[in-house]
Amino acid sequence: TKDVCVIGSENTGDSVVWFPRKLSDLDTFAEKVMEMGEELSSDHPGAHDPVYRKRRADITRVAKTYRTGQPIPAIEYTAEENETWGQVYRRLTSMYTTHACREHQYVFPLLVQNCGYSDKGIPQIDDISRFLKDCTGFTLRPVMGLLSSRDFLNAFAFRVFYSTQYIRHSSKPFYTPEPDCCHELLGHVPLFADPDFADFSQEIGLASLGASDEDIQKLATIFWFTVEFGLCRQEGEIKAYGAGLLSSFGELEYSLSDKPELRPFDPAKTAVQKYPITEFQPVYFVADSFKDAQEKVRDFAANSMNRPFSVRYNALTQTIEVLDNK
Ligand code: NLE
Ligand code: FE2
Repeated sequence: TKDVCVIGSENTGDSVVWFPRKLSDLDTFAEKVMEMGEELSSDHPGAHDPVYRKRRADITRVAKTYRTGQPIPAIEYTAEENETWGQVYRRLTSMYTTHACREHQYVFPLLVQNCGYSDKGIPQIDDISRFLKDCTGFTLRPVMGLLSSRDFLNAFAFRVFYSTQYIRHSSKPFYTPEPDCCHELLGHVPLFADPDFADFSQEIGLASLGASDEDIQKLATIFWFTVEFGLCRQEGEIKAYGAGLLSSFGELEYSLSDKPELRPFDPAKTAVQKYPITEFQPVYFVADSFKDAQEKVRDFAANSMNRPFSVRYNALTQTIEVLDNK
């Protein structure tokens, strides 16, 4: 049988990596970014644009000082930023009816009604976070840039999603290799309002708590091929639900063409598939449903991961309970 342990490090021993047990523990990740928003690699389309770099630095400052429970400060976007957003928004929304999964299509008009989604300007993540909270308990937190896979995945155990607030460079609206507000707000947000998808993504987060580095790598790969680049079968047709597809009109088109290779989603196989991060994916995995994908990930976590305990989320206290595997 499984016993609920008292929360504290003495029960897990030295061999288990630290992981967040309560919501405010996520504050410790705020400044641990791998790539700072302000230091762009030399091949980034904004690297040689001083105005763009200054803007990124200003916007990421919000994320650096943000703490659990605070409202997320609004960003006053410039005309150029809103213009880039509008371009991406119009192009993508014209494709969603044919390319996006049904859940995304169902939620999108609700974001227009409740959160100010339109082609006129970038909506504010505080409004969106409140809306998601009412739908599925998901909330957003601002983030400076890329977190480690472990930190990023751990937050999903609490139904928390780290969201960037800056936008891609205006010279390349159709595709970017890094997350930006188009990616977060058009790609990710609609799915987090869906109960089954919310359950599915939390399942990956729970599996990541205290996992070995090797297992984190596998879970991050599963995340990549589902939440980021997943396809699904709905009424006999292939549709996109991955945020990296739903935020890139270049790759969205490509993913449903006959060019890429499609394979059925199977955590054990998906977890070890190699992938590029700066170009369109050569391989996609197709899920039958979010419920089915969730069950598969849960089985994978229970049977293929080597973790001496399991965990459960207490939504009332917003804490993680640790269950001994005895
Ligand atoms: N390629 C995506 C886009 O252009 O929106 C971003 C992917 C981030 C993982
Ligand atoms: Fe993403």
